[in-house]
Amino acid sequence: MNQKFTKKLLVLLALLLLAAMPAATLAQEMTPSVTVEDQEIVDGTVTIANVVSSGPGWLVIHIDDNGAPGPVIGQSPVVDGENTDVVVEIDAAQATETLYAMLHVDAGTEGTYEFPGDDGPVMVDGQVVSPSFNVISAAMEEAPEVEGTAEATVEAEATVEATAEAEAPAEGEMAAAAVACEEDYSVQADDWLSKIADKFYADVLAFPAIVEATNAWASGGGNYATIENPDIIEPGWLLCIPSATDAQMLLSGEMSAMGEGAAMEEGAAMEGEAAEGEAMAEGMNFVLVPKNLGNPYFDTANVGAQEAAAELGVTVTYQGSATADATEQIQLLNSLIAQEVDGLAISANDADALVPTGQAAIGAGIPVVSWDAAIAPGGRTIHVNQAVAEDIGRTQIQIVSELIGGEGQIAILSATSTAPNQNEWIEWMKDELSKPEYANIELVATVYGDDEDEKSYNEAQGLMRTYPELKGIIAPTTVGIAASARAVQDAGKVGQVFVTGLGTPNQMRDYVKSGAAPQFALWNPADLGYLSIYTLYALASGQIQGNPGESFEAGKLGSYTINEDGTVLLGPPTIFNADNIDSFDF
Ligand code: RAM
Repeated sequence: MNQKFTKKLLVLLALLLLAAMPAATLAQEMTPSVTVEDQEIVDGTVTIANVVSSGPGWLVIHIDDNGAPGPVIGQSPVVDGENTDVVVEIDAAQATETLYAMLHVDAGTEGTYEFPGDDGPVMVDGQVVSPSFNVISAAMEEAPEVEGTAEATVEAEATVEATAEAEAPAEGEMAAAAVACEEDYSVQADDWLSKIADKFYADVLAFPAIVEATNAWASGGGNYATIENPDIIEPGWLLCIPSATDAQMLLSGEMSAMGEGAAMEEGAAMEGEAAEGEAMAEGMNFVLVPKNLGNPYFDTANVGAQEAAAELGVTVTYQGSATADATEQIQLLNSLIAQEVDGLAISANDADALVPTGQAAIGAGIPVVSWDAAIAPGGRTIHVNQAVAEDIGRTQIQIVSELIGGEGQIAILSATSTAPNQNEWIEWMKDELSKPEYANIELVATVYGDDEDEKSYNEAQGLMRTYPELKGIIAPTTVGIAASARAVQDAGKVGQVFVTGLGTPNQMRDYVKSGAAPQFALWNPADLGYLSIYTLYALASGQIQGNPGESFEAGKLGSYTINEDGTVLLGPPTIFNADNIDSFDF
């Protein structure tokens, strides 16, 4: 055999080997994806054009719940690699016009769909793989027509497009708008609907009235804009602003913006747009989950959450584990997912351990925000951050340095060793401490009181025993700081050991006055709870999807925008000392 021939043979062999390689091996390197087209439901099935799965998985069909995946109505197994034309049997009677085709793993018993459980949704770049598509079922097409109107059929389909079509005047006649426009308003560059509602009605939640009135006039042939998505309005659009009384009546359903005949058929489609998200979010049952129960900080957050709930017309229940423990918290969350609650706001006991649970909730159509202590991205859609972590960490060192005269031993008494918020703050404390101006301050220990009063008290005593020269304790936890200050006082070391950190004014008042903890910081936990519920509501009602740059209104706190890192920031903390502590009551 000459050399040339041998080479050719080798290349041929290599090609043959490649061709013989199982598709799965190649597919494993492909990014999981789902491709699906709009279609008719045929014999109770939908067909998903292409599914790429990494390992065995499930293609799961969710109905639409307020612009997000809701309950599951069918699933079909998919194999590792590429799957084409995956037929999924669904409960067609439950189908909404928009469905979601979501890719899940098959991680438990292979071939058995275990969700909630092992078979959670597949995440790519922190997002579930879940394209939406529109379907038309025979039932939808055959829905009884409302007398002689073009709108009726469309309404039965209840689609996003339905609004535009439903509002088209019936043949040969104009649908008359029944509501008067007290004012015409031209949309400005940085406007959004709730801001306009706030301007005219001092009520950010009144914007659906503007949408309804404007769309009614647009369909009547007026010069007004047609608002298909209340999140999207363009500068220059003309809006109809009804009087405050009319707006109230529109919101309460006592009046329809359309003239009588058209109004009946149009109603559902109207709500199907702007008002639908809000209306559906009303009456929802959210759960505010603290790290643990029995902590005044979280109790105060719940006070704010309840205030937001009352304003928004939703229910917020406050449920937590007895201890600040991730495993206990996950158990609780699994049970809340099984109960199909409408939204979760979680202060996490562990950033990473909670990710699969957060994903399971999101996969089940339950919006998730974390607050106070973040779940890592992927396990929540938004994190509501109390203050900039870097500022919190650096401020703690600055305060302790001032209290101990810039030199001596200090220790940190934290919450749990897995607490995401405290750990991040501690990193910044260490960074600040590495600056030359703190060269004479020595961090001798970091201990954990687990956000339990007794354990924190014992740890503080232990620090003072082990380090008799100790001059400062930083406790970046409301439980730890109060317990440390008490321990310093009980040990008769006021003036010798200074405590600072993060505490609630009511728990710290006496220690500020006694000198055990002359200065500390905190934000208002009630505001944090309030903002968390407004954020969850904006997500659950479809006002926002959780993307950076999106804005929403949070009642008395005003407008918030989602930052690049998927967080919403409450604002700077307050520093408390003898001069101001009596002005605060929480
Ligand atoms: C405790 C909790 C909470 C933290 C505050 C400062 O109450 O650990 O997560 O934010 O302290």
